[in-house]
Amino acid sequence: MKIADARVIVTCPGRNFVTLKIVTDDGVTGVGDATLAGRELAVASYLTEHVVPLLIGREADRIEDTWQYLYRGAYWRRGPVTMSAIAAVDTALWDIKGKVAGLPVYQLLGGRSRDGVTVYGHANAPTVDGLLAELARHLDLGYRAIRVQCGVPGLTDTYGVGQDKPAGTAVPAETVWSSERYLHHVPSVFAQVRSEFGPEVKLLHDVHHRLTPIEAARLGKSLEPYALTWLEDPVPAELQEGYRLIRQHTTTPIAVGEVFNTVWDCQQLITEQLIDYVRATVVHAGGITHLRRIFDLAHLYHVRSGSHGTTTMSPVSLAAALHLDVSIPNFGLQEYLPYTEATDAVFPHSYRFADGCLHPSEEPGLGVDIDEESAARHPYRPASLPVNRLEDGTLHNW
Ligand code: GCO
Ligand code: MG
Repeated sequence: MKIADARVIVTCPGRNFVTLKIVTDDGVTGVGDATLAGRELAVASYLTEHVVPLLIGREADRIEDTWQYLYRGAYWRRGPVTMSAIAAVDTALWDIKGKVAGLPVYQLLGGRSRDGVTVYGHANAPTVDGLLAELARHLDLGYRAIRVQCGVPGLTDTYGVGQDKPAGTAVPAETVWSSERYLHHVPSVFAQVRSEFGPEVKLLHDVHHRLTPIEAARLGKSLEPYALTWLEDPVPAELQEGYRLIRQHTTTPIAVGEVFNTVWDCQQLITEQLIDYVRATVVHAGGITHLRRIFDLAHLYHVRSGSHGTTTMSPVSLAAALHLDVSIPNFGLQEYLPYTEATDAVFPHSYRFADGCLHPSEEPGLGVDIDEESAARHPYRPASLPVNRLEDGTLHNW
């Protein structure tokens, strides 16, 4: 069974998504997500110009060999563009293997380790009152784990609060940040949330790379009474040893990894037990094949998975993540935000949400597809992620 065709489909049903569709000479199709928010066309071009020509004529069942061929064969290793492109090929080949075997992909990964995949949703609001209402709404919907983001007095736009806005502008929007104002406000938000909703609901919070290690240590310490499930991306993680300082000061669990592309981005974080959850994703970390390697290493060091799953990646990624989540021994949580109706129409899928969990498809393969006619009705629109400045104008981390 050889690869006969591979094409890249770019569509914008609210946000831009890049999808690779592989077709075998038997007519079996597989899909993989290659979406890198704000840099979508770089991956589309990497695939079209450099990868697709190499795929035609290759054996479709040689997933590992194809992974190694694209990774080693590029010579230039790692990086988000390369690894998202490899991820798309890898995911599509797992989809094909499942369809040929007549099994959902999680069965090929060893079968179920749990009944369902516990997901966390996002409660975001500019004010604490609005936030409490959002939390109540999520609890009514059945969520048992909720990420909490609230506006900060004195800042006009805080990360996460206007988060579910579609797409973005071609030139990045600019937001303003003050770590002092933020650090002063956040503990009081969690105090009110715990006093309103009690100890049971799992609470998470995303710092979005904005603090220094000692500031993050202070935040983690001040949040200890509210028993967070995790504090996410407290500082940028290029300097992995930076997390040691945070670790020395607080027992608040740490989650990191949505921008990681390979195991080498988190090898020290994992082996020195500096984190509790690794949040790498199928789409940005080399597909099912490589992400499973990261999770296996993590398992040896008591680190659990917590895959990134916002609507900046497509339902193809989410479908693939669920097959891994349900099968690995060290699953922690999966992020989940429902897509718009237009996105669901472009990507018909059969995973489903019930009682705070997502359930992977039982169909052969991943159980997700792309409706190419519907995709064609939503042409690409340039959209960048925002940038962020300190109050004196210094460029900071968004
Ligand atoms: C999260 C992330 C996202 C990112 C976005 C970037 O934890 O959900 O931080 O919100 O900001 O996916 O494209
Ligand atoms: Mg995040």
